[in-house]
Amino acid sequence: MQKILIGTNNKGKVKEYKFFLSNYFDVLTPADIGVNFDVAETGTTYEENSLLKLEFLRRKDLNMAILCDDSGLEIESLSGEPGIFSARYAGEDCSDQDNINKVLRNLKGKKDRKAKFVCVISFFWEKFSSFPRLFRGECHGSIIDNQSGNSGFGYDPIFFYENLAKTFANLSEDEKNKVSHRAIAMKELFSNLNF
Ligand code: ITT
Repeated sequence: MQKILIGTNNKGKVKEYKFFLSNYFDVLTPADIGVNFDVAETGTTYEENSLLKLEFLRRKDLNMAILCDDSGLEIESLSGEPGIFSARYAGEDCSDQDNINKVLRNLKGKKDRKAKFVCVISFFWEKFSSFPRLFRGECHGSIIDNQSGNSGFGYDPIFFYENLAKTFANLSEDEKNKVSHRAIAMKELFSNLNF
């Protein structure tokens, strides 16, 4: 089977990419191949940060497909915060729960709860294209005060997805991976790969 390296240290992302890709690729993480994946996310967009991660791994000449993901939550009444800073919204070594608490604190008293998740995948595979490709997915929902559910990761317990009337953390793996920002970006990638 062809190998694909998923450039991330986020276990939640790894689980989702294994779901999407395991039928087609042997899915590896930097830890699996002894690579210390430590990239300064100095870009100002998801696209830039996703490519910074990809270029870090491309420089290692690994001779396999590489996929990186930069993603985040954008809340309308917080002017798009936390956005590209989603992972460390509440500080450098913060937990998912710290980030959720900060969002809910900042939203106190605000009526407009509209939000969206954004995912930008960068992908490089010599067999597919001689240059990196980008694929973006967005998923709309709203932020609820009473967090609910244990599935997924990150902000999933407070992201309410109206179409299924559940938070992302109350969706099954199958359900989230059909509708999420990541699923939409993956569909774009798959249709370009002719999978
Ligand atoms: P890598 O850079 O190693 O991939 P990271 O977690 O730092 O890991 P990002 O910089 O892309 O990745 O930050 C994405 C953050 O956005 C992530 O840590 C979550 O807090 C949030 N996020 C992204 N996708 C999410 C999802 O599907 N569900 C919940 N939260 C999500």
